[in-house]
Amino acid sequence: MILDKIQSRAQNLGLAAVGVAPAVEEVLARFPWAQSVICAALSYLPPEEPPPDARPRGLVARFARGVDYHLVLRQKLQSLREIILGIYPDALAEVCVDTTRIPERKLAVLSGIGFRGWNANVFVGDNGSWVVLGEIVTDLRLPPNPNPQQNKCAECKECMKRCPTQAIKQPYVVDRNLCLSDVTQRRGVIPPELRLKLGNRVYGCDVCQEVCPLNRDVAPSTPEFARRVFPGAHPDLIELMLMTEDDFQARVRHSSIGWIGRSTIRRNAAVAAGNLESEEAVSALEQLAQDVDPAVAEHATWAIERIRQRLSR
Ligand code: B12
Ligand code: SF4
Ligand code: SF4
Repeated sequence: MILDKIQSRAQNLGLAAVGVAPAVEEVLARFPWAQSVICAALSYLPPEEPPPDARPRGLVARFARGVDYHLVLRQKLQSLREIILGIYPDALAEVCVDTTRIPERKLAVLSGIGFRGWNANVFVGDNGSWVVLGEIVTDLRLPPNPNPQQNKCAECKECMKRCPTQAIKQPYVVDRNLCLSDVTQRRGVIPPELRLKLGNRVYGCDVCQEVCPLNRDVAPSTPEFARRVFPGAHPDLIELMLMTEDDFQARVRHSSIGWIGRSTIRRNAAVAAGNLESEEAVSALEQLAQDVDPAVAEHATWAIERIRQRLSR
């Protein structure tokens, strides 16, 4: 049967799980011909690595430390798609990873591959929530999973208590405006109270996953994410700030963070250097304070002020 073939190829490809969800309303809005959604999860947890030296360094969330997960997962899903088209050459089958407007977490839960934790993330077997999600939307009528998994949070609430901005207002609901992951990704001016909460984060935030007891003892399992790709786990903030457009273009190929653009990365690096109160970073910050991008210049000026205040203490 086609699902057995897909399951066995998925295992060979190193996918953590595969299941079938019905084509819900949001999927039909985008793909009116859809009947079923094949949902897949891929573990992205990279091996832990400490900062290599004492230079001022940023912190990158685990999903963005290595090669762009969109590329890796898309390729694996394309390979599953080939199985479908090999058996049903006329079938419609569209691969989606992250950027299509379909509710990937909801679909993953409906497909039975995992359950949603109170930190809003989907947990998949031994991989905890360190998985990314992707789908094949198809017009084939496949039997959907009849047994959704139960949530295992019990009375824990650790993620809600430890979120630096209290963004998890109630189980499963994240206030996007307060979420530091979003703060590092959106353009423009960061409100000063959120700048302070960012610490040295330059892309994404992992706190609500790091503190989760269900994520303890998870081991890295996808070899593609063991290889270091820009920006890595702890990028040098001075290098990030002084990166020219050419440097940027040369580095961001295959990286997850390129899409936020050079200005946003340099803005985040400036805030991180300010929060680290790094005297070593002042000269780079002074250059940024003259930047043509007003947001970059303003955050650099803020960071310099913060460092000067510390020096005068
Ligand atoms: C926008 C977005 C964000 C925003 C907003 C996140 C949010 N919580 O809403 C920001 C930038 C903050 C963000 C952060 C992160 N994100 Co994000 N994000 C997305 C994106 C593109 C859309 C999500 C969305 O529409 N959110 C809006 C809310 C209202 O929808 P929702 O949370 O999905 O769920 C609602 C409904 O779907 C419904 N629902 C949910 N589950 C179920 C189940 C059933 C059975 C039913 C009936 C209904 C239902 O109720 C919910 C509340 O209304 C998805 C990809 C995608 N296309 O889905 C990735 C995605 C959710 N993100 C992902 C990741 C990895 C992250 C981060 C961990 C990255 C990081 N380390 O910084 C953080 C985690 C923050 C957190 N605790 O949620 C992964 C999640 C993987 C996983 N294991 O769950 C996804 C799926 C991308 C991917 N392809 O892997 N993200
Ligand atoms: S990603 Fe960070 S800021 Fe966002 S909800 Fe989780 S802990 Fe809070
Ligand atoms: S930290 Fe606790 S409440 Fe939050 S997702 Fe993990 S188990 Fe659930």
